[in-house]
Amino acid sequence: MRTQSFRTAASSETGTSAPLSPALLNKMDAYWRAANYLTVGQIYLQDNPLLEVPLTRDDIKPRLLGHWGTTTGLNFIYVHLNRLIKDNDLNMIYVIGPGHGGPGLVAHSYLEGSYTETYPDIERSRAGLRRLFRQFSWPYGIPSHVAPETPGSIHEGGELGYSLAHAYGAAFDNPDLIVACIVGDGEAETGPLATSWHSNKFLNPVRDGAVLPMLASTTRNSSTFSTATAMTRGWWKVTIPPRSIRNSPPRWTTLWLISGTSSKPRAAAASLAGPLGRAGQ
Ligand SMILES: Cc1ncc(C[n+]2csc(CCOP(=O)(O)OP(=O)(O)O)c2C)c(N)n1
Repeated sequence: MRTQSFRTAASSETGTSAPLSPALLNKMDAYWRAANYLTVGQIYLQDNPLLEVPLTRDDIKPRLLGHWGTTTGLNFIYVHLNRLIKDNDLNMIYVIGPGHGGPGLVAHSYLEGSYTETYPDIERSRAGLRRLFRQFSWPYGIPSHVAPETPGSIHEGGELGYSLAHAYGAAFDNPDLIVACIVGDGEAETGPLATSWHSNKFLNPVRDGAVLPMLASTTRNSSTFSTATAMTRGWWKVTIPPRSIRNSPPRWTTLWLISGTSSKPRAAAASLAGPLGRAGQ
């Protein structure tokens, strides 16, 4: 059934055969940029939230947390999964593992209105925006990872390694659910996450939902941390099992989505539906 719904997507506006319309792409691009602004604002700004006056050092937080490098990708995938959910009426949740990616998810919650519904003092105004920015990674504020106080959250961040385990936990006995799970390439080096790749051996396609893991590789060029992560040095080396365990491999097929340098990632957007369509086959 799930395969069918993705194939339906392939024949609709989101699919590989028909490119997305410029109007829809423009709207998604605007939403993505708004989410990115709200994210970078949470990480860096303690004042001047709309940049209405020239930026000064006093506007910048003295201590910075939150990973700007990882959040643009998280926000990008969030926007495109929402497109697939709307087009195909999917029952899908989003679990994120990468480091300090929390401000991205808080940004979406604020944009959608659920953040203000839960926390009325973080209203959708200049004053509310200032409070949203200041509270992030601030004494008595909110943490830099997704936490219980993030509306809709089921996955407590902080300690790396559990995103895929939580994703499978959500999918088991939940046959109509698709769990899109972003695994950080740093997180992927932890023992719990490395072991979680094998959870698909317990997944029953009739009784359980589907898990769609995506490995977010932000360190291909060694620029975020001191060196490239183990995953960026060769993901395929762990997906092809040695002969001795070939009868019980994790059975993951790798599909690559590589973002370019363009400010409007249209090529990447167009290519996302293709891998999803193939993943269902
Ligand atoms: C078990 C554990 N070890 C170390 C850390 C400290 N830490 C926080 S973020 C991070 C890097 C995470 O890398 P990645 O998952 O690729 O996320 P990204 O850098 O893309 O945000 C580390 C090592 C932690 N939070 N938990």
